[in-house]
Amino acid sequence: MKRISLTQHLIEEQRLHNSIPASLRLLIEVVSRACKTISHAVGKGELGEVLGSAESENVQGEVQKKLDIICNDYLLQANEWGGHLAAMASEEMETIHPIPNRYPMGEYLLLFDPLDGSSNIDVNVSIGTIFSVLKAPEGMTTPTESDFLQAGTRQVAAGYAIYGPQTVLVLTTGNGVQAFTLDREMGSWVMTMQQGTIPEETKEYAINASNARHWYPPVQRYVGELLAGKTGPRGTDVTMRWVASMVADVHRILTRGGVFMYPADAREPDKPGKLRLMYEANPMSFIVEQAGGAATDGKQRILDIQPEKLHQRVAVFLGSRSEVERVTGYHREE
Ligand code: AHM
Ligand code: MG
Repeated sequence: MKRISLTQHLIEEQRLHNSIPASLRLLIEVVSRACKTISHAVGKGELGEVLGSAESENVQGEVQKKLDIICNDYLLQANEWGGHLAAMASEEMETIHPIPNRYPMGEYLLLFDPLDGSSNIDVNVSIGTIFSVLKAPEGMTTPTESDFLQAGTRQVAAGYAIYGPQTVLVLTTGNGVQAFTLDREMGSWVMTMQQGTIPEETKEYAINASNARHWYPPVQRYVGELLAGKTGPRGTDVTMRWVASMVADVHRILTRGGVFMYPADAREPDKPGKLRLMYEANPMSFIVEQAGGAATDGKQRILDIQPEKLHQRVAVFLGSRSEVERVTGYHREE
C-alpha cells in the first residue's frame, strides 16, 4: 500500500486547490499532534491516573472529568506558540483564550471540544476531539468573543479524532473528507480514506430514546414511523445505535450511513438541545456535508446559523441526506 501521510496530503491539497496555506497546514499539524498526545493519555486509562471526576464544573454546569481538563490543556499548550492563531475557544472554558503577548499573533481562530463523549471516558468506550477553524475578521487587533461568532459556512477547516480500537483523524478543508489512521509504531497519520461518502439511503438511526416522552411531535412522528417497521408507513425494518459519543456516532455514519439526532425537547423549552453549535454541530456539519450528507437543526441548515453566543446550543439532525430531509420536512409542516 502506498502510504500518504497527513503532511503530504496537506501539501498536495494546497497545490491542487490553493486551500491550505502554510499557516493553516501548521495549525492542522499542531492540532493533529495534540490529538496523538491525547490518544496516548486516553489509552493509558487507569495506569495514567487520568480517569474519574476532576470535581469541577464547566461553564455549562457539567461535571468535568480529569481527562476533559488534561486534554484542554494539551490543546492550549500545543497551539499557543506557533504564530498561526489569534485566539482559541473551548467547550471547557468560559471565555476565549487569546494567544499570550510573548508569541506572534496569527490569522486563525481555533475552537474545540477537547474530549467529546465525556460520559464514556471511564467505561472504555470510544471518545474523541472535535475542532473547527475560522479566520479572524479583517482588521481585528485584540480578539474578542464576537470575532468567533461566524456562521459555520465560514469554517476553513474542521475535523475530529476518534479514540477507539483505532485512533483516526477525520478532516475537511472544504474539498471532501479524508481520514488518517494513527500508525502507533511510527507515530504518524496515514491516509486510510481518500473521500468519505455518506450513503444517501439508510436503515440505521441514532437518538437517545430515553428522552422520547419529551420529544416534540415532528421527532415523535419520524421515530414512530421508523419503529413501526415493515408494516408501518416506511414499509421497512430499521435498526438503532447510540454510542453517546457524537464522534463515534458520526464516524459510524460517515462509514456506513445513518441519521443522528439530538433534538430540542419539551423539558427546557428555552434550551435548543444539548449539543453546542460552535464546538460540535458546526464542525460535524461541515464534515457531513463534505461527505455528501446533510445537517439541519430541524428547520434550517446548521452551517447557515448566525451564532449569537460562544456556548450556544442547537438541535442536530445529520447524516444520510434523504432521512435528514424527511425529518426536517416534518418540522416544517408543523
Ligand atoms: P460532552 O461534550 O459533554 O461529552 O457531551 C456531548 C455528548 C455527545 O458526544 C453525545 O452525542 C451526547 O453528549 C450524548 O448525550 P446523552 O448522554 O444524553 O445520550
Ligand atoms: Mg465534551
